[in-house]
Amino acid sequence: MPENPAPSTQLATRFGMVAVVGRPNAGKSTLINHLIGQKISIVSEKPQTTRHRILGIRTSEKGQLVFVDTPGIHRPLFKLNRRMLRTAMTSLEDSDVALLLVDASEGFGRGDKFVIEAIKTYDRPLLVLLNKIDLIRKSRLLPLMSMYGEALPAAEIIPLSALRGDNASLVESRLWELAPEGEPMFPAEQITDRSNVFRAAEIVREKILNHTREELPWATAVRIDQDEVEGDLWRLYFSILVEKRSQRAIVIGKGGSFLKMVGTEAREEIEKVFGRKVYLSLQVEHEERWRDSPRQLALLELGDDG
Ligand SMILES: Nc1nc2c(ncn2[C@@H]2O[C@H](COP(=O)(O)OP(=O)(O)O)[C@@H](O)[C@H]2O)c(=O)[nH]1
Ligand SMILES: [Mg+2]
Repeated sequence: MPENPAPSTQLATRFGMVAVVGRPNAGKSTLINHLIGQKISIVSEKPQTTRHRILGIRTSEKGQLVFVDTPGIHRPLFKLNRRMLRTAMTSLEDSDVALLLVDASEGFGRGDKFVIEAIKTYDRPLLVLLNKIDLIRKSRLLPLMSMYGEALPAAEIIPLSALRGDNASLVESRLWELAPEGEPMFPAEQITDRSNVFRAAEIVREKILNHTREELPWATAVRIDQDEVEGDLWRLYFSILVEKRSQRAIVIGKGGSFLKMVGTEAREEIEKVFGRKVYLSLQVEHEERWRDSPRQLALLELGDDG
């Protein structure tokens, strides 16, 4: 037995930037919301729901993990989409660990090949998360596991249900092990880098996505025009951007019914998330090709930094 007292059991804290990447709709935002325990990033069944780089911050006695939610990796068609892809690739460069989310309930295709090629040169720890296992049988999961194992030999492969939380704590504990030693970057109580008004505008966009079909979701954005606090009341003035006159008509609805429904749902959720009374004003604005307009992209905080 050594004479000296046992070395301090105090472990050095860890700090890890975790890039969360994958095809649109793989479940990236769902996983981050689950790990943080709050809606940081909106979720819908529409691909390309996440447009910005959004941080989800998890602090525990072990240290701090910063999850970087990214727009999905896919071949870009619009200027908006090119920026979204660049956002995803930049967060990989800046990360200590990466999570590649794969929708295991979908057949393997060209889009998945594109993602594998994009992440092949990643030289830090990589976890491939085969997500949505609640939807599939083991017999379909096993071939997918060995395929990803062959394509990305350095990666660790973990089946997951981000929705139900199956294996989410396993993922988290692997991340604590893989994160380098370091000091936290954010205060312990901070859970995201996005402002409350940004999150409120995103909740409006989520409600629109939930109630529209086909091309409309891609053609829609929510712009923050004004927000102010007046006593107990949080006043929010947003504009919904659409590309065509016909889309404007859809978003307004018969006698304003669509806008009213979206507004009510969004206001109720914003009040719940932030615990304060909200007045929400929604305008609809139509601008041809806003997705290619640098001015609108800047107003939407979709500039070069994502
Ligand atoms: N059944 C099931 N659905 C999931 C799971 N994870 C995500 N989803 C759904 O998949 C859709 C896309 O999820 P989202 O997190 O927005 O994907 P993202 O585009 O990668 O951020 C949403 O409808 C989610 O509810 C899962 O583990 N199981
Ligand atoms: Mg997302």
